[in-house]
Formats: sequence, structure tokens, C-alpha cells
Amino acid sequence: VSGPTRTKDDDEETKTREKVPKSDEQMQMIDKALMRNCLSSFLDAEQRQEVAEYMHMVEAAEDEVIIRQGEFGDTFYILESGECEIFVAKKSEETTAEDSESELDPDAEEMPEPAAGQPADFGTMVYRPVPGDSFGELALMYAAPRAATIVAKTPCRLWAIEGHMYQAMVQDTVKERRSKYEGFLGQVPVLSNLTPSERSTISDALVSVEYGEGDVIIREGEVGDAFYFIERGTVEVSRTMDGEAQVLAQLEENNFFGEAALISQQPRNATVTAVTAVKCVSLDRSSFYRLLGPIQNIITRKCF
Ligand code: 1OR
Repeated sequence: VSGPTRTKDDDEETKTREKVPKSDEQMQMIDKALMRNCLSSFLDAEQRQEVAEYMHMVEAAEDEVIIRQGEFGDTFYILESGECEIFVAKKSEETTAEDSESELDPDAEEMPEPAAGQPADFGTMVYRPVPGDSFGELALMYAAPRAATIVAKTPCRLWAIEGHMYQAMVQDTVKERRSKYEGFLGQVPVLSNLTPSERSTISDALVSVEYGEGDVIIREGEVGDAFYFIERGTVEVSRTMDGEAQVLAQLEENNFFGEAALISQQPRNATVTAVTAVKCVSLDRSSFYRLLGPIQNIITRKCF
């Protein structure tokens, strides 16, 4: 049932919903691509891995339309190999594309191919993605029609994931994050006056950060603006005394540090270094302020 009006977006194989085994190399390539796209750049390493596990390979033939501007589509793609081109049509041209779409009915004859040497007019070519580039995130993020047309110039291999698969995965993570972090925010003395709903708001603003063994997370003397909660790993807190670094404490999972930065812009009074690989969530003063207003009011607010 494939005709020239169909796109890769329309294919059933594009909507597969199972995990697909992949080589380490493929996982790494997808991971890097996810880190670079605004749709997925906020995901942490584990979440990216989960999304990567569900991405599956689709192939586009030379000249095949992968995404068509103006149409519905909710697949997100990463180009693995091959060459394709992105075209953007002006509004008037886009209407033409929509018109031809509305003529599409199941009994209709296949649309004629454009005459030889007469390429279909998709508008202005704006970008040639290279392997590792991704596209299709806009329709997914904003529930909008496709903003551009993407055509395979050579046979292409693409990693694909359907929008609501992706969203379901991320939505669960949002819920999990809330219940996980609301609890710990309650343990932090400077935040103990937050209401449960404020804690829930704040938990959405937490950013996952990862450090390797030996990385300095905060440095004594520097002005800090973020506070950290350890989800996994061990850190060492040290302070320079008589010109020598003295270890003051080791902190582990469920401990936090750097909270003074949420209330004051004083320099850090100790250095915190990752002893093992460390996974933290962090909250910075400006997000805290943006979400909850002047911090001082909250911290000094009386509980009732
Ligand atoms: P989508 O879901 O709207 C088409 O499907 C995709 O093309 C879109 O997500 C982006 O991933 C990708 N304008 C709109 N979409 C673009 C553009 C683009 N580039 C890539 N895409 N412009 C080119 C920017 C270099 C703006 C042109 C005015």
C-alpha cells in the first residue's frame, strides 16, 4: 500500500513498540544523539538508555519522504547512515501539501510520480543532516504538524521511536522523580518549610548530574549557586587548613551538600570531590527562586 504520498511516518514498522537489542556502538551513537536533541537532552544516562533500547531501525529508500511538512506525525528519528535533506516550504506551499493530503482516501488512485527529472517541490532546502543528527522532535513536543519535509537522498538507516512511547517513558519518570524527590527535599533543613506542593514543583526543577571518580563537584572559595543531593556514590568533603587539605567527612547516598548556596552567595566553605562515580540531582538558586519566589521568605516562614 505504499505510494508516493505515503511517508515513513505512516509505516506500521515505524511504530514498533518493543525493545530491540543493539551493539554497544549503536547504543553509544543513539545516546550521543539523544544528548544533543532538545527533546531528550534533559534525560539522564539511565533514561537515555531506556529510550535507546526501544528505538528501532527503519530504512528509507532513495527519494522516500520520511516526514512531510504539514502532516501529522509523532515519530522521532536519529539518522544512522545515508544522506537526507530537510526542506521548509513557505505557508502558501505548505497549504498545497495539506490539500494533496486531504485528497488522500483509501480508494484513490496512487498519486502519479513527478515526471522524470522533475523533483517534487518541497520548498527550500535548509539542512542536510549528518549521521548522528536527529529530527522530528518538534511535532512531538508541541503536538503541531510537521514543520519541515525530510527526504532520503540515498538509502537511509534511521533509528525511530514513536512519540507516545517516548512520552509514556518520560512521563513515568516525571512521576517517579516527584515521589522520589519530594521525600528527600523534606529532609533538607533549609527546605523544611516548603509545602508538599512546593516540594513537588521543586522536584521537577532538579537536574541529574553525574561525576567520575576524582571530579571536583564544588570547590572551596568559589561562589556556588547549586545544591546537590547524592543518589548514588560517595563524595569526600575537605577543607584547606594550614595550607593542607583536611578531609572533614564522607557523604553517601541520600546525603546532600551545598545547600548554603540556596540562601546566600557566600563562597563555598569546603571542597567536595567524587570518590567513586557519583550520581546527584542538583537544584540551583535561580530555578529555586523562579519557581518559589524570594527564598528568604520561604525559609523564614513560620510553620503552622
Ligand atoms: P518536526 O516534528 O516538525 C520536521 O518534523 C523536522 O525537521 C522538525 O521536527 C525538526 O526536527 C527538523 N525548521 C523546522 N524544522 C526543522 C528545521 C527548521 N530544521 C530541522 N528541522 N529550520 C532549519 C533550521 C536549520 C528552520 C527553517 C526556517
